[in-house]
Amino acid sequence: MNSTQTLSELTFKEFHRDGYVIVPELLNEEFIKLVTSALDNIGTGSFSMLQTIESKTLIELLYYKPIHNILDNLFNQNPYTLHHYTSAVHTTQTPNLGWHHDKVPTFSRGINNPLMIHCLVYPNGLRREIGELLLVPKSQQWDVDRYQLSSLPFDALVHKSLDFLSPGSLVFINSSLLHARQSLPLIDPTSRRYFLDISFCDSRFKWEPYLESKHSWRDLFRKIDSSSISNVKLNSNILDTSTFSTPLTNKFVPSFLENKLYRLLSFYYRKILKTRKNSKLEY
Ligand SMILES: O=C(O)CCC(=O)C(=O)O
Repeated sequence: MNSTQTLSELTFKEFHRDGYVIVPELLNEEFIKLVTSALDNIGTGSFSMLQTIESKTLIELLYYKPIHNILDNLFNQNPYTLHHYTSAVHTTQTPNLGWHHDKVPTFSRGINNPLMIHCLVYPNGLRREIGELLLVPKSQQWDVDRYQLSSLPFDALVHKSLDFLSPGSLVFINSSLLHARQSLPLIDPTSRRYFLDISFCDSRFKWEPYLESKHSWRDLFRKIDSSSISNVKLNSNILDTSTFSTPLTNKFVPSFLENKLYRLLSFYYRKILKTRKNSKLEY
């Protein structure tokens, strides 16, 4: 067994045990510069998926091979597809963001907890200011709704605080993992906290698509697909629309109606069928 195999096995075990894994310095120096300058070109604050994918460099990040090498491993070589992609440049102390998880409903019956992964990308790292990331190890197995615990104080849950990360670091989290952002004072007024949030789901299952945008998820996927960089097609098919297709929804239904149908389906699967997500997993 060579050292690469050992590293990927460790990463896999850690991720499936704790619900997250930190990979320092995954982006190289040259790419960090391109990504931060692409974000600077958008402005400051939080950027929608449409704003994010308008940048060629940020689409390149979506297809960045070292990220997909890790995802292939974490998804255990199963196929996965993009769910959504947003970004931000924080220039002042961020507000707190309470405990939550980001897993969207699955429209697959009898399947225990299919995997969705969020890649939290910190191009210039974290430097003990503006905001830190809090994670509750192993909470990916808790049976809680996304914002059910959001009013709990940060201290109420035993957690890991990530206030320092080297540039180019990523935190891969199981999207069911409870996490939060704790506000930290701005120390150097010229500091910037760059952040990108890319999520993927196991495309062997049916999922609720990205509905938190005023743009249709189908149009957003089309836009990425038509950009020149995606011709490189480094990864198999991260734009697999069939992952989100159901008998009720299709491209001929107007998007406002389609989104309502998805919400109805989600209600049915989450509240009526109550697919459970707290099964024990051992590796
Ligand atoms: O800003 C961060 O570090 C994390 C934000 C977060 O919790 C999220 O996007 O779900």
